[in-house]
Amino acid sequence: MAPDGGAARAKSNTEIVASVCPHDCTSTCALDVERLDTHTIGRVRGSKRNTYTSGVICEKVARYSERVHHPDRLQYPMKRVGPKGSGQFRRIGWDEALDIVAHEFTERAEKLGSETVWPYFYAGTMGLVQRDGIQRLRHAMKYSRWFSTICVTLADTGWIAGVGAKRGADMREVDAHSDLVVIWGGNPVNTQVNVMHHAMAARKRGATLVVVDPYRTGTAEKADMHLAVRPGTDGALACAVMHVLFAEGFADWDYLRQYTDCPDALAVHVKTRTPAWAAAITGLSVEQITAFARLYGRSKKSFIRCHHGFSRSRNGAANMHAVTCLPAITGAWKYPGGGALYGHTGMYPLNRVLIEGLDCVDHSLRDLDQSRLGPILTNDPAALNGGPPVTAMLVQNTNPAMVCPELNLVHKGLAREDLFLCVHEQFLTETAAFADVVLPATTFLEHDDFYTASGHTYFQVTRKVIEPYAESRENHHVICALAKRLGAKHRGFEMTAWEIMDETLRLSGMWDAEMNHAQGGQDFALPFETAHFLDGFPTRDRKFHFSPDWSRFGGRWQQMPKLPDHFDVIDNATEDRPFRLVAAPARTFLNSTFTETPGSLAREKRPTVLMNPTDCAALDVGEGDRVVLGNERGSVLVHVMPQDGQQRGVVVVEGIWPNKHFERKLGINAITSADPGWPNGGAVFHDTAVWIRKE
Ligand SMILES: Nc1nc2c(c(=O)[nH]1)N[C@H]1C(S)=C(S)[C@@H](COP(=O)(O)OP(=O)(O)OC[C@H]3O[C@@H](n4cnc5c(=O)[nH]c(N)nc54)[C@H](O)[C@@H]3O)O[C@H]1N2
Ligand SMILES: Nc1nc2c(c(=O)[nH]1)N[C@H]1C(S)=C(S)[C@@H](COP(=O)(O)OP(=O)(O)OC[C@H]3O[C@@H](n4cnc5c(=O)[nH]c(N)nc54)[C@H](O)[C@@H]3O)O[C@H]1N2
Ligand code: SF4
Ligand SMILES: [Mo]
Repeated sequence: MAPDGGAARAKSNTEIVASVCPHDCTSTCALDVERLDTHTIGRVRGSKRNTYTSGVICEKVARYSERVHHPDRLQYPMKRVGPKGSGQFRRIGWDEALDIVAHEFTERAEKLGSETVWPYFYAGTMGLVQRDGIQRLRHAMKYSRWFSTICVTLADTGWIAGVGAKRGADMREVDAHSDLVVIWGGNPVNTQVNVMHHAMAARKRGATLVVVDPYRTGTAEKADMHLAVRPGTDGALACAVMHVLFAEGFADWDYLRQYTDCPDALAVHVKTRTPAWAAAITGLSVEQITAFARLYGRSKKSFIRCHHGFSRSRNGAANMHAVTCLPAITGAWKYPGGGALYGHTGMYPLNRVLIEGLDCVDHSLRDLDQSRLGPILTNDPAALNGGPPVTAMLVQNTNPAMVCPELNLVHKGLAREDLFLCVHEQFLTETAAFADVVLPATTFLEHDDFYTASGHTYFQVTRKVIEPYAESRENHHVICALAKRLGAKHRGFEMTAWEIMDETLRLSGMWDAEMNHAQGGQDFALPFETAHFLDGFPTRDRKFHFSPDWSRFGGRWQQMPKLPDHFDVIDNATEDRPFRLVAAPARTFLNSTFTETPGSLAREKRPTVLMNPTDCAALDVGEGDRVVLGNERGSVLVHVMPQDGQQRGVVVVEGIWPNKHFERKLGINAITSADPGWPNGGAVFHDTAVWIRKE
């Protein structure tokens, strides 16, 4: 949490200006930014105007001046002069840069068809205009379509399978009402500090806090009960809890009959999913599982905060679904402070047509899986999905040379001489270093945008706080300028970002941009009955589904378990690769972002593997020793830190460190897999079997 002291010395003309954190974090905090002059910010603080984030922000954004005024910010467009990836560039003008990109895209599309161009983006900013405008260009130009899989696919699938839509109970209820809070498969102390703020408020009032996580995170340290499961086994734990709930009379049969699809079949099914059965799979003891199940059964006002972390396994959607079954058995949804939340993004009435150009999508075009960039760029025919090779890309808002799995393939692909790459960035990231043309981007403080949230229910509009740095330009500008040169037609290319926002809001029946901004955001919280699904779940039959219709998600849906279970498709440990690796988020990095700020680098120190002390002894390694983690995809060298609280055979490396910080110059994603999760895609960052050797 942000310390309040140490603010930059205020100048006489300092103003406090409202903004919103744009980063890829479910908190979407309301901010108060000190503006020292039209080009300079001072301290960033949390604003009280948002009653969820309520003045609390994380330490990395509190010192945002380190990032926005970083000496390494890109200042002007550049053209490559050295070999691919060398990072050698010369300065060029904006017109020349955009002309080169348009020329290369046009020429390649003429030769190989428009699908050879693949705009590639993610959520470096979550602002909808600056993030998703690239989709409008894609659709207008018939470039290859985008199958977004790196983050929410598995978690969304698992949640929606049972509940029906991506929304849930309001976390603000937790403070005053919950008597049990379960933080399942996430580490909010690192990744969304506001969840902790609410959970700890409940705990202070006497509520119990349980954390389900393979290692002793900062979050687990705060818990009354920490269940250190083996990665990828949450489905088994959830089933054993269900077993106890039914066996010991904690099931609310009136609720089950009214609100769920097949409670009798489920009760029969979990009879054999005993705590002993789950103990063998999860590595927990029968006593731990039973104690947790009874605690959950006794506490009617139990709130499960489901996170993304535990969904990043091949069986992640099945595990998420299994966890969502719990409040439907006890009827916890009936109470304030009861139920569950994974995310609220499905509740906004926003019409996205203008932003994303959804009125000109051609569904006959192939789509390409974001997480399979390595196989795609190395011309794996299956990954190319029946289309031509990818020979031209525009990258905005993401740094795949660090964050994508199977980095050996990603780097091999990015180094291809026949690939034309344009990267629009704030920094010369490791992806930008591979580019033929680099364009400098503004930060959220330098452009207008608007934001949904996932952890809360506000919709927030922001205006730029300071002028764009040097020659940097916003994403919307680049998209429109390219559209003009490419001949792309859509009215969105003729409008300013503010005009797009305003029209979109009016079309959606929401407050207009001016009003939203003046009010500090519009809260779309649903009434209690609806938020808790007491007027029905948003499914076909208005019931929660213990037995989901997985076919609606496509892919390998036939292989999904009919009822919640341990779905054993994970990268299990073997004799050759006896350890299971979790590649978890670091506290003061945010994915690849903040890895350039001195404060974060100082805190995170160096790439480190957390290992059970008995495993360390068996390998004869101790704190600071160098070990190599490897598998069939590659290897990485890291330093050892023995840590209690995780099972033998489970190892954790926090942070997506830049590759350059590893002795072998390739980071943790060299060993993570680009295999798609079940049923239909989703990255599996925490589902990796590895061997470990002492160096
Ligand atoms: N090992 C491992 N790998 C992972 C994960 C993990 O847990 N472990 N998590 C995965 C997940 S969940 C995700 S979401 C991905 C995310 O990985 P990335 O997509 O790389 O995420 P970010 O760091 O949010 O943003 C990337 C870039 O966006 C740029 N950016 C920010 N704002 C703007 C803007 O306005 N314009 C432009 N042009 N650029 C901008 C930033 O400078 C930054 O370099 O990583 C995935 N990779
Ligand atoms: N500081 C910081 N904040 C971030 C990010 C970051 O990199 N750093 N990333 C941002 C992004 S893009 C996202 S999507 C969100 C994600 O944020 P959340 O949805 O809150 O999820 P995470 O905190 O990533 O979950 C990570 C935790 O999941 C645990 N985990 C992994 N596998 C399993 C499993 O099989 N079972 C269980 N029970 N637990 C498991 C890991 O050990 C780790 O502690 O955070 C965002 N915020
Ligand atoms: S990164 Fe997350 S917790 Fe930090 S300020 Fe941004 S939204 Fe809030
Ligand atoms: Mo993410």
